[in-house]
Amino acid sequence: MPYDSAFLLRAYRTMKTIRIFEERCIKEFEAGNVPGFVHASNGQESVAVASCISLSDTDIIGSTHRGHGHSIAKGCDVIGMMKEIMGKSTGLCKGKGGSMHIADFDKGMIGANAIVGGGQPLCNGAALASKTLGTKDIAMSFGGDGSANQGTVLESLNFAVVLKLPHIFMFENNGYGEGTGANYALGCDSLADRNRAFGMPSEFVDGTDFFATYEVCQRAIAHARNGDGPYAIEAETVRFDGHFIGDPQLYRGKDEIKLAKKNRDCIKIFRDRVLKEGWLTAEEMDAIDVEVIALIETAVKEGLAAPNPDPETDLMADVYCSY
Ligand SMILES: Cc1ncc(C[n+]2csc(CCOP(=O)(O)OP(=O)(O)O)c2C)c(N)n1
Ligand SMILES: [Mg+2]
Repeated sequence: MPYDSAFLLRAYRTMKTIRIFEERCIKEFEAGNVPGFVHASNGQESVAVASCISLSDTDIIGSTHRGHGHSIAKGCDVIGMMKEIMGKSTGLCKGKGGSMHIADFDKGMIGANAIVGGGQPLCNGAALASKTLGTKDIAMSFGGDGSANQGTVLESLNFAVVLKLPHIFMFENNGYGEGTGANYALGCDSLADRNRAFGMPSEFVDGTDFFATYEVCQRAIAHARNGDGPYAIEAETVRFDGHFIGDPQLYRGKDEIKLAKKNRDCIKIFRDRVLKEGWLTAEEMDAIDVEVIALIETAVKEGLAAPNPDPETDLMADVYCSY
């Protein structure tokens, strides 16, 4: 078997944790327990997990406004994340970041980012630091199809090539930037081809296929770690929910989501493959489902019970950095 069972079980557990986490976030948001906006990443779990599963804590990722999955895949504590999303003082960022600003430097997660195209330049910085210090750590930025058209991103792609930075640009093409189709907004037939024109290796992959995405990421990680410079990946994926929770999604086809859930569910595709190959049993995965559901239940309970930040003591704390 080409993958050992510990690896497969970890991949399944992490994807399932993201799925259940996102589904509960949607419920808790609808119940009024989550302030601000939430952009759920369910449907896209395989890209996050295939990208992060072999990174170490000192490798850096930079995420997007749709960052819960990337954070979980990079090892952020899900209970701390749920508290953060609920704005609680014991959250991962003391309740000051919320859904769109989750960060955990100890896990190499330098931040979700509300600025579309904000993560790529930051990851260039992380990659430059690694190269300068000779640490061999790599940086991986996540960005959507929409971000690919931002000036900051185009500049970052060029800059990474010029300085030969260990930076993997992971573009999750979920077909939409808010309500605008990627096939309209991308002025080219292939994002992977366009990225290659910057002078770096660039690949397209079906992001709903965990294994294909993992293999592409392995090539990219080896290339970057070896000092050969940046790498770009376009992973085609599916967003199961709206751009944000509450999005009426009038721009989507009648049966589009139903069909995507039936045919392009990355967790279902993973399960079918490992069962067909005889790599894992249904019982092993079902047992993980039970554990994950219990973990997320605990996260919600603890999140609801956690204290809000105190305006007297917390409002002005951590606003400025002291040197
Ligand atoms: C610089 C900037 N421009 C516009 C926005 C508003 N905005 C938020 S998300 C988004 C769409 C991003 O699409 P994509 O990069 O494909 O990511 P997805 O939402 O599909 O994950 C836009 C335009 C923003 N947050 N930042
Ligand atoms: Mg998109």
